[in-house]
Amino acid sequence: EEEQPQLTALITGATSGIGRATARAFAQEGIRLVLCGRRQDRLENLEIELSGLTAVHTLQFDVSRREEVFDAIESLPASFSEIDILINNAGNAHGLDPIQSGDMDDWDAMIDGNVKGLLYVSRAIMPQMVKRQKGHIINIGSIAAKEVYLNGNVYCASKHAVDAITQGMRMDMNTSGIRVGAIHPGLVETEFSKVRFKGDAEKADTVYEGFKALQAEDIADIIRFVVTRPYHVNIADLLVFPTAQAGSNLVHKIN
Ligand code: NDP
Ligand code: 8X3
Repeated sequence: EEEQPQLTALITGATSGIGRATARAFAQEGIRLVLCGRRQDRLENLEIELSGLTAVHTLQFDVSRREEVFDAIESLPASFSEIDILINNAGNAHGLDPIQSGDMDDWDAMIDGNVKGLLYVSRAIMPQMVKRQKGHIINIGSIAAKEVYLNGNVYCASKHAVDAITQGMRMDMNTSGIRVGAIHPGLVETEFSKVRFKGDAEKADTVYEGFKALQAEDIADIIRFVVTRPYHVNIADLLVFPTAQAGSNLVHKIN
């Protein structure tokens, strides 16, 4: 059998939830990893956990800080500087409030992180993909990219932007042979709601009560499938719900 060249993936938001599960799944595939996040201790622990399986490099930066993003990506050693797979996963919801009384710091955090952060990281990496006429970008959207729900206003707007940016990336890099797609999960049990509700674990837990939510590993499995398709196959847009969910506002709960 012909030996496949080793791929390198950069994952943002690798310190928790979907990103961390994806790092673990990729490590099992022997994909070389650049793991990113703000929490340095978690990056270190993950590097220790996975470096027996594959080569790992960590980058600590805030995606919403333009200079930090470019400094970090420019600091990559030569052996990690050609990124084949970019997983734009970093992001969070901040608050769940009516728009007329929304906290503008929450709005800034969502627009700066989920939208501008994704753009900055992509802007730092896309040129070398285009130059090599090869690369795969997966943006993590959400059902919130497709539907708006009560009090979801700005979070949903930020994810609708991710959907539009994904389509724009696919078009603009179409002649460069770059694969671009988005994965849009429904309810996944991660630290997402803990962040949304500012550390209120009890409130966060109620989001996933009464039904079987998706787990971070479920999404990681799908991402692993998407990146291991033959290069001419691009999974452009994928919506995944827990079976109990049929829409943003439609979850079948059993008490
Ligand atoms: P988690 O809160 O568990 O993970 C979020 C990750 O993003 C963390 O690793 C965090 O790392 C990183 N992150 C957040 N903000 C920044 C920032 N400004 N700079 C750098 N890293 C950042 O949530 P999920 O795993 O659920 O979320 C991952 C993605 O999936 C997000 O884009 C989210 O919107 C999306 N999603 C989640 C769903 C869900 O129900 N859970 C459903 C649909 C989509 P650190 O704090 O260390 O920086
Ligand atoms: C996260 C899922 O339903 O809270 O994007 O928007 S939801």
